[in-house]
Order: sequence, then C-alpha cells, then structure tokens
Amino acid sequence: MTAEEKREFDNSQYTASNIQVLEGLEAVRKRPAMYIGDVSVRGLHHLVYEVVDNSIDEAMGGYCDRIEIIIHKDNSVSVLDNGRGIPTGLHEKENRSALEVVMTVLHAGGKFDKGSYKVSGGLHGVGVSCVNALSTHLTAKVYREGKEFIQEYSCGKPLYEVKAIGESKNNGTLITFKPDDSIFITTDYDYDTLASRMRELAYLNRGITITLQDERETMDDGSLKGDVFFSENGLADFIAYLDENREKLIPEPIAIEGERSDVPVEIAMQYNTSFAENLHSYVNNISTHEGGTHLAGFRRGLTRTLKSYAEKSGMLSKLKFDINGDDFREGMTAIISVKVPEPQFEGQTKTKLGNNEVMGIVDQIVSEHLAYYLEEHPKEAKTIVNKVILAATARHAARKARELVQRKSVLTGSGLPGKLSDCSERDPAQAEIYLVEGDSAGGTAKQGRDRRFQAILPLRGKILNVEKAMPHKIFDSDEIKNMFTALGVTIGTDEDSKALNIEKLRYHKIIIMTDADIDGSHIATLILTFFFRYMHDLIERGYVYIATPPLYLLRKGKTELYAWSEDERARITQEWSVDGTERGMHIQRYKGLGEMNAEQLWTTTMDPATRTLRQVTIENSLEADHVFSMLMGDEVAPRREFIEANAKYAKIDI
Ligand code: 0RA
Repeated sequence: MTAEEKREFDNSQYTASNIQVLEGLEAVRKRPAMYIGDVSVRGLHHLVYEVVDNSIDEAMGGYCDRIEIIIHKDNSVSVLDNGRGIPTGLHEKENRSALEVVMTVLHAGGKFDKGSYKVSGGLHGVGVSCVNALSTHLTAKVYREGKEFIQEYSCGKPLYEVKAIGESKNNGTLITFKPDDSIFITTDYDYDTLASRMRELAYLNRGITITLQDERETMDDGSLKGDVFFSENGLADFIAYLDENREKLIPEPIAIEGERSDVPVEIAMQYNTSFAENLHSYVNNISTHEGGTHLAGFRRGLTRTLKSYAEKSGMLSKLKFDINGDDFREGMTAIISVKVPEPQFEGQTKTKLGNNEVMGIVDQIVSEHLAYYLEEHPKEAKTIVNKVILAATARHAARKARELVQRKSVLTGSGLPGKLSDCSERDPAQAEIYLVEGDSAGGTAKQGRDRRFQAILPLRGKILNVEKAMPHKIFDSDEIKNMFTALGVTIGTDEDSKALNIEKLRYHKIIIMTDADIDGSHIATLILTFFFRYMHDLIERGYVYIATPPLYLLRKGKTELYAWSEDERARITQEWSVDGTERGMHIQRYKGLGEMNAEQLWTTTMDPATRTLRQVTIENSLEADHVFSMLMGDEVAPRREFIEANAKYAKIDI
C-alpha cells in the first residue's frame, strides 16, 4: 500500500467506525430514558453526576484532588478536574484519538486503565458519551503532556478532530456541556440538589475538594453563589453533619476501615439520645436505599460483637427479657460505604446490593474493629450497652401498650375510630383519606367532601413529636392510634416491629391538609415525621400527599379568584387594577382552613378536577433525615430559622 492509499484506507475506516458510533449515540437520543433513567429534572442532574463521577474515579486512583463545577447562566455546566487528563493519543483499535473514543463510544470510559476498575457510580455506568449524546453542545478540553487539547461536539457528533491549541503547565480535564432542551422536560438546574450530592461525595471520598459555583445568581455582597465541600475525616464528618441537631452519647463517632478481597469497607457510627435508627449505605458512591448484603453484614457483625461484649461485661444479668437486633441500632446513626468491583444491583429500584461475598467481608471487618474499640474504650462501651438496655426496655413497654390498644380496638365493633367519617368506597385504590388539622376544619371538610370516595379524619392540635418521644409513647397518643386504625394498618410483630401489613391499607391516597401558615406547616411536618419514621413504606409507594389550600380569595364585582402564593396575588391585583391601587377589590387572607366554607374548600382543595396535591416522595432520604432531625430535634434556633426561610415547605425535598 502506498502512503496515499494507506491514508485513504484509514480515512474510510475512520468514516466507517464513525457511522457505527453515531448509531450508538443516536440510540441514546432516541431512547434517553433507557440510558439515564428519565428525562425529568432527575435525569438532567444525573448528567452532572456522570461527568463528576469520572473525575471522582480519577481522584480515587490518587491522581486528582480538586473538582470544580460551575453552573453557567444558560444552564450549561462545566466540570474541571486536576487529574491526568483523558488520553488524547491514537486509540489503536478505533484508529482515532482516545479522547474522541471516550466521548463518542458508549461504555468506553474506563476501558483504558487495565487493572483498575471503574468504582465510582455514575448513572448505570453509562459513561460520559451519554452526556455528550444528550447535549446540543459539548466542549472537552484536556491539559496533558504540556499541551492543551480540544474537541467539540454537537449532539454527540465531533465537529472536528482532536487538536492541540496551546501550551499548558497543568494536567486535567474540563468538560462543558449544554443539555438538549428538546430532550429534557426542563433544563433548569437546581443548586441545592447539586450541592447536596457534592457534599455527599466529599464525605464519601475524603481529601477531595469539590467546589460548586452558580453563575446564575449573585449574593448580596456581589459574589457568586457557591460552596466548597471538603472533608478531612470522611464518614465521621458525615455523621457529625447528619447528627448536628441530635444529642450524641459518645464524644466521637466510631470509625471502622478495612479491606478484604479487593473490597474496601468504610463505616462510621454514633449513638444519640433519639430512638430512631438512621442507616445510610453506599456502594461505589451510590446510595443503596434498599440495603443489601453490605448492610446485612454490618448488622450481623454489630449485633454479635455488642451482644457478646454486653454478656461478658455482666451488665445484662438484671435484664428480665431478651434483647433483639433492633435494640442495638436504636438511636444509632451509621454510614456504610463499600467499593465493589462488579456490583450486582437488585430490588425494585435497583438499589440493593446482591453480591453475597460482601456480607461476610463487612461482618468480619466490623466484628474485628468493633471488638477492639469496645476493649479500648470501656467508658463508651458502657454507655452503648446502657443505651441498648434502654431500647430493649422501651420495646418491651411498647409491646405491652400495643397489645392493650389492639385489644381495645377490637371491642369498638367496626374497629374504626369514632372520629373517622369514612367513605363508602371499599376499593383502597379508589379511596382517599384527608387527615385534617383541627375539629372545625374537619367539620367543614366533612361537609365539603365527596363522601363516596373521600374519608375525613380530624386530628386535634399538635400531634406527638415522634422524633423525640420514646417509641412506646406513640401508642399512648390518641391521634396516632386513630391514624393507625383508620388506615387499617397495624404495626407488625415484635420481631419486625416496623413492618406494615400494607395489604390491609384502606386508602391509597393519604392527604395531609393543614392551614397554609407556619403553624400549619409545623403540624404537617409532625405528621410527615411520623409517616417517615413509622410508615416509611407508604411514602415509598407514593401514597402520601399534601393538600394545597389557597392563601387568598380575591373578589372584584362578581369575579372571584384564588391565589396560592404572594406572586399570584400580586399578579391578579395588578391585572384588576385601574389606578395602581387595590381600590374596588376585596382581598381575604385565609388564615386557616376554618375560614373557608365547605364549597370553597371543595373547589380549591378537595375536588380532584381542580385541586393540586403534592406527592410526598423521598428523593433524598439523607436530606430528609437531616431536615426532620432539625425540625423536630432539641435545638430550637435552627428550626425557627429553617421554617422561616422555607415556610413554603416544598423545599424540604420530600
Ligand atoms: C483513562 C485513562 C487515563 C485518564 C482517564 C481515563 C481520565 C478520564 C477522565 C474523565 C474526567 N476526568 C478524567 N481524568 C482522567 C490516564 C491514562 C494515563 O495517563 O496513563
């Protein structure tokens, strides 16, 4: 072959492989949800996570310690790291630049570095090429070997071959992409969502500095909105953040670290005065909501080691009843993070680790380190065992209280609380229940409802703060007992005290309706906290909603309009205004549900044709937990601040 023939041959090869690649990325554009989950705001944020994960991988290899993220004015996003830089040289097999391969071939991302596996999560590990495919424009810059390289793409297609455009003393990669607004429902990034994930990543990967800047927003002092996330002590710092508003029992979290069969394990745990178990687990930086073998291994190791220590110490001798696994985790906050080379994800949402070998690995590491800790820290060990004894005692009291409640409710005939105005519908999928703040609003709701499918349960005043109360207290609270019996669910058996018998659930829409003011939102938070801690399943299944009553009734002549926000009110008065004033208008501020008559309540808040319900979802259980513990915990000041800043409530992210 002559040189010219060879060039021609290479060119045709280039075109051929290029076409194949385009087909790959075209598939991503045709069915984006298959690759990134969905095209909602969630998928949009996953684009950033995917790019950042590549930099995190580089950092975990020890090559990078800074990642800078910028949200630009047009909602394009830049991610810069100081790693080795994506290789730009010829990729032998593909016959083009490795950078181009990484950016345009599905799953090509980590395949260069043999021996090291891609540990960081990413979105289903699809790679940065998916981000490229779903961006109208992407620029990749690489700083490497003293040079600056660049390649740009449109909807995943290279606009030109990789070229060097200058010199550089630094190493690293800079990716800037603009999500395609013909694919995503929204392309507006939410700062808090990104900040929350970056904070989490900084705790999970100590030593990396992650900065986030928002060019869309300037602060009062003229600077850009932004945060720097960095953690020196990793998971121990994470625990301190999560338990910020809880009273801790031992001075420092217990930190456990080890590695077996190429599986690094990191754990931190702390006990506090609350009664909630607060476990968060991760595999390769991905949150495993449904738990799995790593969590099972942790529980096993914890129970066995603590039990054996407690028995040996003689502290259990006076106890008249048994201790079970739950007792060791009451009032405990723990984070378990493992890195698994080939993770198997199972479960409904694919967030449950299936690899069996991980169970024994975590169990062993926990047992070893914890036993050592207990021996070395007799004072802390004693505090922990006392807490476990308290938990067992409380559980015992709770069982007695529960048995009493259940025996009583059998006696009341129908078994339903007297305060419940039930609906006639018997199919749970078609039936709704409104949990209404106060007897008077409850009365209005009862008049206004469609009794065929809407049940009303009024709740009196503030319900018990379950975040602070001993578990057995929840069976003393009439409001809480009424909720359980009206919904038809009982708390399960002793062994599995938080499992709900969901098949008995009588309504698939549970709607919390409170006044649209601070008190109302506090009461809604109390009710939500209760659902969050004791009926998690209902939230998980999407059965819990919040009603949205209007803030204002505006009247001019015969026209009546409702406003759900200050903005809306301003817009209407402006539209109606003749002389810039509110003359001739009647504006009524609804201070409570009670100020509406039955018909108004029906049209604005209860009629399925016109109402707006906010579904409670736990997108981020970590933030939800942090918020709940703050809102319901001991510290009053942060709570007041938070409620004042977030009176709208939606911000809670649940
Ligand atoms: C493969 C090999 C090498 C670096 C990378 C990938 C890399 C990828 C990304 C993505 C974002 N930032 C990144 N930084 C590095 C290095 C191979 C070598 O230099 O020997």
